[in-house]
Amino acid sequence: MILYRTLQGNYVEDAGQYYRLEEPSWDALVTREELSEYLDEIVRTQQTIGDTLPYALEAPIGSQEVWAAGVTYYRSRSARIEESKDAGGGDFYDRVYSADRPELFFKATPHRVAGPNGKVRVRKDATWSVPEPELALLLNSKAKIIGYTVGNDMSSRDIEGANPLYLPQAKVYDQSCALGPGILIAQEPLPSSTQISIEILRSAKVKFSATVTLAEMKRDPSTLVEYLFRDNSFPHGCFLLTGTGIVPPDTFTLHSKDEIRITIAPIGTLVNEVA
Ligand code: DO4
Ligand code: MG
Repeated sequence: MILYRTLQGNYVEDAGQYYRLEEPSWDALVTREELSEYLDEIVRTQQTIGDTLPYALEAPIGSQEVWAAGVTYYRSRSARIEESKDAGGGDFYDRVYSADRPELFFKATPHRVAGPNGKVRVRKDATWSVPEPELALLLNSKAKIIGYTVGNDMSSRDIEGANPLYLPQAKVYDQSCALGPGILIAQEPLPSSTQISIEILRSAKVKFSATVTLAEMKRDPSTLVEYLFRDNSFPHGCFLLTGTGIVPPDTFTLHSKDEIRITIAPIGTLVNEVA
């Protein structure tokens, strides 16, 4: 089942059919006890509105904060060691890759998040910017993973590489994050064979594409969640991006009007244009 948010209300899709949810508040919906049982009941008892959703999708977020994990894949570790070696920061990335404590950082408030088909941005003062395609977890206030969506952790590699202490500036700015298209409601972890794919199109031609599987993630999502909730409370739940396993070659930087397409098959494709 996939949960969608639109300006005309919230919907659930099951077996290709869409159902309208009475609950207008996204926060109330995602913090609901037994969300998946509630959705099952809707699908069993309500009339479908058909096999298409006639409304534009919004980012599947209400008041939730977005947090992110870093250096959870070997490719991220290596790319960051390389980008920060002149600044003497490389050793930190190797150490955090192997440490018990993961890297967790604050990523975005809801107004910084672009939804499906919305625009993401590169920082005005950055010269080297990339998307980071990541599996995003939706957690309720009790630290339970209630679902999964596609996330884009837009990053300014020149700023991050100049000094690791610039990480918040490299990561947190207006429209630095995208989420969507909907929330896959799942009780079980996604299989390790799940693929995360990205395509970046420039003038309708594929400029970069790559795929990674969750099997390459070094950390278990549940460990990331446990660290995040150790001394933080999230009354409306929160999102946690789980890190990128895909980094384009160093010669690549995003341009205005590039189209970023990130697919995680059971969830869907998140499409965003660079402003
Ligand atoms: O350490 C910097 C950020 C890492 C990150 O965002 C990632 O690995 O996805
Ligand atoms: Mg990232």
